Amino acid sequence: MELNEVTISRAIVAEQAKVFIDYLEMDVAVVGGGPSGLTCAAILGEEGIKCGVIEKKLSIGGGMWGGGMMLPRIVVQESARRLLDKFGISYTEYETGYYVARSVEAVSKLTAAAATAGVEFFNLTTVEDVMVKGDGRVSGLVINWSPVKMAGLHVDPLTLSCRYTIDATGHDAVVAHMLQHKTGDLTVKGEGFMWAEQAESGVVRHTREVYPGLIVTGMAANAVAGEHRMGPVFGGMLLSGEYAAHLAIESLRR
Ligand code: 48F
Repeated sequence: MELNEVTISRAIVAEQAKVFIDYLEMDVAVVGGGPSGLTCAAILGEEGIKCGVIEKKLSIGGGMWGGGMMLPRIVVQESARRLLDKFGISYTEYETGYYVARSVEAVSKLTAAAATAGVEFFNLTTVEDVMVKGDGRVSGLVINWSPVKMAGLHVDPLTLSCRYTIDATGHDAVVAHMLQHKTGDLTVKGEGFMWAEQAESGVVRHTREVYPGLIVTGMAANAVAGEHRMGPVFGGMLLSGEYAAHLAIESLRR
């Protein structure tokens, strides 16, 4: 068989166009493909929820790839070890209750779990605004290709609708900031100093629906709440992502 370049191009355009059109309406849009967003998406997918991850960068994984200061190892504490097991991420016990995993394996296994569960990934796509109509709920997202933003090109965006949005954009809490800016009804307090114990114990508590239709998870949850930061210990990110998924599932099934 001779390979035809046009067929290759047509296959890519046709398949992605089909998926893109289908996902212009989804149950849950997860904004940000870091550890909290990936965990959340994987669990939503496993529960049969139509979910897409929108990630502005080329690669999925957010701040997990780099481990601690580019040493590609992450630490996960006892409370989240079951999630390492669930996703098949290997680890060693460093001291009682402190588990060390390879950051590259962790990102890969979380991504694979989400993909296997049917989650679609829209990378190189930036969420630049949210949609809030008469009912006062976040009902959709305004998106554009990241290179358009990077080049500062004047190109109008497209929109997609979703029943729930998860802000998993990390320290910047991008979606929550948009609501703060445009409505004044939500305050993003901004994250505090490094204090791993406080930050890790707070992050699941701060994972909640902060605006109708918008759930915050991971560092975005801590940023909204004015909670501390934690550095390269990732248990809270996994637990927060899991809890955000449960919150969305509960609301969707109500
Ligand atoms: O920062 P990130 O990894 O968020 P997280 O899941 O995890 C935080 C940890 O990595 C670490 C930490 C914990 O130990 O403190 O920092 O809370 O991932 C956030 C993702 O969101 C993407 C961004 O590129 C990154 O991959 N993102 C940010 N803004 C946008 C976005 C946007 N406007 N549209 C789409 N994606």
